[in-house]
Amino acid sequence: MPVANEHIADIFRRVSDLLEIKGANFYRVRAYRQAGRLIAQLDEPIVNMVEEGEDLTRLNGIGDDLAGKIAEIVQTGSLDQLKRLEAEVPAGLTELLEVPGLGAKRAAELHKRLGVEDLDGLRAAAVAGRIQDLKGYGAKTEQKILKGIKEVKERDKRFLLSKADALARPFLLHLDKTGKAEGLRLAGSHRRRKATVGDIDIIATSNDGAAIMDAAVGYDGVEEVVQKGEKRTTVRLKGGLQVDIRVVPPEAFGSALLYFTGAKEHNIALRRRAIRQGYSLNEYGLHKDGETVAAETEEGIYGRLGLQWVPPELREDAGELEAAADHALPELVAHDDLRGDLHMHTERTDGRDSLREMAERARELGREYIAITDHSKRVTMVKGLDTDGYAEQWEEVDALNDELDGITILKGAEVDILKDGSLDLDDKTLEGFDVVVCSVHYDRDMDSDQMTERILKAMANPNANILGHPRGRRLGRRGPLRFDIDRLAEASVEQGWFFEIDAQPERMDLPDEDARHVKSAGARFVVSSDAHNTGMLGHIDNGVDLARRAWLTKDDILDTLPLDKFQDAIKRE
Ligand code: DGT
Ligand code: CA
Ligand code: CA
Ligand code: ZN
Repeated sequence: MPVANEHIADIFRRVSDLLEIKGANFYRVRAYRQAGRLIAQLDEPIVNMVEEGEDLTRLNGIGDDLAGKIAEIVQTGSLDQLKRLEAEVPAGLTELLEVPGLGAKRAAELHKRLGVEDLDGLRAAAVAGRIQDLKGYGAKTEQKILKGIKEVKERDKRFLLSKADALARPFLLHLDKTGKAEGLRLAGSHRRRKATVGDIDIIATSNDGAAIMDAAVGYDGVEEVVQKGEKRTTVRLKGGLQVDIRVVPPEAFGSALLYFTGAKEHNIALRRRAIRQGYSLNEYGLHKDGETVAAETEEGIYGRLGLQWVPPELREDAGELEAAADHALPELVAHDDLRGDLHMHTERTDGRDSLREMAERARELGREYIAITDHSKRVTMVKGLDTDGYAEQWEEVDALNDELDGITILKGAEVDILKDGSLDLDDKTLEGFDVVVCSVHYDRDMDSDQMTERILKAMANPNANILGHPRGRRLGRRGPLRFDIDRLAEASVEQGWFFEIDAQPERMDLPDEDARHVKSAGARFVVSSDAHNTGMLGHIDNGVDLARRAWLTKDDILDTLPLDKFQDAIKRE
């Protein structure tokens, strides 16, 4: 079997973790970590590149040494260095690195002094109160560690929406091919388009449940059948994602879809409303006096209760039923409302593809304009650009704009917000851009007041247009930056800058709850892909999903405007 990029990336990540626990040099640890990240992001198989004799050292951060190791993995499927490290360091110790507040140093220390070998061992030690007795730890630290372990265990169970999409779609097609399902839909948090999902819920309508379930358990991608019945079956797919399949009779499709779309809190509030009006509601329908009065469609059920149909993204019991009763639900932004994409990277920094390739693919996806926003120089590891670097790129932009029809390329940058709140490029350079996205990448560990001041200072620069991935979170890996979001929202309205909704699956940032909150203060947004290759440009749709979950309409989002109006609107006074 050819070695997948993800496998190579995993090996490098493990090497970096183990080296770190061993106390190896910081730069060495980081080199492996970055190589892992880079390889995971490539969508061309490395195997092909090696076979075609391509020079791997042309990839950022890959030197001769790492290129040799990649070749070794491609040829043998494993890496000798990793085997040696695993013989020296217990493999489970790397799990400890996930726990907030536990770095490699402490992981090594807990191993040496308490014999801890993995996360479960760490929990046992904490529960037994053995950690608080160690010098330099204390009861408070022990509690923090316990809380951290719980978080790690929770988040390990959730999947990024895009990953769940990629696994669920072919499975759904497989079920469809039986020809036995009349209706077939994804429900649950997936249908509500949450950034992460715990499991996948599929509703099928059929009079032949057995055939559907036989097909389900016979699917290639199934690793384990958790339970099988004619009405409900649960399987676990390879890769760990669990899928619940429920078969209901066609006349109950709407009520089943409604019930299993949730969220649970929405269901409960809806049922309470039904009861107040003298009905009962369950997955089989809306009933009154022993009769089923609505079941086939969701619209029918909501309608009977005097409610507008509620878009799944809003079903969280967060005011949507009250609005639906007043017929005042917002007209949510739609995927094809987006005309622009204002954040993406090319091969000049940490992207993979050329400006031309990015522009042509964006055009195919229906974008009318894009901003190219390669990193500024502070991001040294990806060779961020300086004034001259951008000047070269601008020439390329001008030439392409002359040549290409149907898409306009705007000159942009993703400029680092430095520790003291200044921007990583001088004002004269900044003035030359059409769009400046400002982001925090380094020195994240600040308290809320400091971070608020830092961002406010950066965004006060009249050349700044967009606050990029404002919370800086990485789902399942890194929590949000702390700041006073009300002060940022207020400044954005006053000064005319915008919050980004970064649609990278592991970012999804601003988070939906923050976006809804700042909207109420009058803040406005752009939705961007932050793509690092052409394959990632389509992720922008996830950003629209997020915007919908935040109750945003077309008017809230700047890149729904035609180019000329967009250019007027993004200018600051
Ligand atoms: P997840 O999978 O954790 O991302 O979140 P959901 O919302 O997909 O939750 P899941 O898979 O446990 O259940 C799917 C839907 O089924 C849920 O959104 C609402 C419905 N449901 C599940 N349990 C209950 C319940 O105890 N009461 C009510 N009313 N509905 C429930
Ligand atoms: Ca679910
Ligand atoms: Ca479920
Ligand atoms: Zn960034």
